[in-house]
Amino acid sequence: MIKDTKMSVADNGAGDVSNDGLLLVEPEVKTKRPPYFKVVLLNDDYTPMDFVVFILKGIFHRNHEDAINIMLEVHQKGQGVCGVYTRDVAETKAEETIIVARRREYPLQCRVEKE
Ligand code: TYC
Repeated sequence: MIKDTKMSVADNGAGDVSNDGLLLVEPEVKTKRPPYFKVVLLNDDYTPMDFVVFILKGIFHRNHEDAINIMLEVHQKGQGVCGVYTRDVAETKAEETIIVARRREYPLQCRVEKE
């Protein structure tokens, strides 16, 4: 951005003014982080625990310990976060979870929630 400026008495061109009265102003660069979305797994009474762990490892790339802890949190509290992603990735992982669960006829449910 280029702004036209008037020289003041003090700013009389003797010092750092070497631009004919034109002040170069850096444009403000605004970076915005993309919105993030949580994939939230819901508890039910029928989906086996080891299948939930299998999903958390296979789709959400959780290690064994984290997968067990997330599964137990869902089992005990009713829901838990599998991971946080950009919108498309979160929706794809949620859809994959449902497809794999239904193939085995488990009623597992998950939601995508904006952070
Ligand atoms: N409550 C299930 C059981 O007792 C286990 C389970 C955990 C199911 C997490 C779903 O998202 C879930 N077999």
